[in-house]
Amino acid sequence: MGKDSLYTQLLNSKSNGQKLLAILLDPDKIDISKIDIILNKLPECDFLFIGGSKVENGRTEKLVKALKAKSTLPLVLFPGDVNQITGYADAILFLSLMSGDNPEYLIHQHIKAVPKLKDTSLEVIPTSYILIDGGHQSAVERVSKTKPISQSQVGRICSIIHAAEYSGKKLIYLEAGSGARFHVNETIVSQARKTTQLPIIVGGGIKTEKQKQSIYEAGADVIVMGTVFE
Ligand code: 1GP
Repeated sequence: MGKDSLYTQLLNSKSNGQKLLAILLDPDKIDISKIDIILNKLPECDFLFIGGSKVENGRTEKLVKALKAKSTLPLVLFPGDVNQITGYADAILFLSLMSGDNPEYLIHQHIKAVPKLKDTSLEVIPTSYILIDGGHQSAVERVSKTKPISQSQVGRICSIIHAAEYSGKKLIYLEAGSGARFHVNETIVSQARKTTQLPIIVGGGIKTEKQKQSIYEAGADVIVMGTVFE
């Protein structure tokens, strides 16, 4: 029997109430020659997310190949742009930046990705990516030239989630931006949870076990942590 797809694993974990942790590795910040040490130091987690807002061409593939050789964890691309696509990973979050109004990150990068994706067996997971204010200008805001949504606009965030679901997205990613001063708050996460049955990922500025637990309790299925392990 074949292995379940990553998305099926996400759905199964969600229905079993099992909370998941993804660690984000930014190819520009990782010294590939130290990959063994890095992997040994990482806490137990369920996936590795690989990506950054801007990454030097070719670095993502080098990192993914090095990780594949040393780790059995599922490798999920979390790309800032089309240059970060490599068929050596297992899956890709096909991100639409739905909080913003820049067509480049709503559809144009996606069209540019097609020739690359056609030659891979990557599992493509349509993901609604929602940038929420984390207290300072994030790399996503700078690169995408879109504004984050204020944490007080809970109704708007829930409308985007509804629109994402109507549009066929399979995953919701609530993002405060890497290194955020404050993470997406629990009120937003719990309202998001009431809005949709889709799996919800929350990332950006989550640093402590206590924060992690309260975000899980509010309804997140997956938490992403990066900066705290750098
Ligand atoms: C950023 O959500 C991720 O895209 C993780 O954020 O680096 O702040 O943990 P941190």
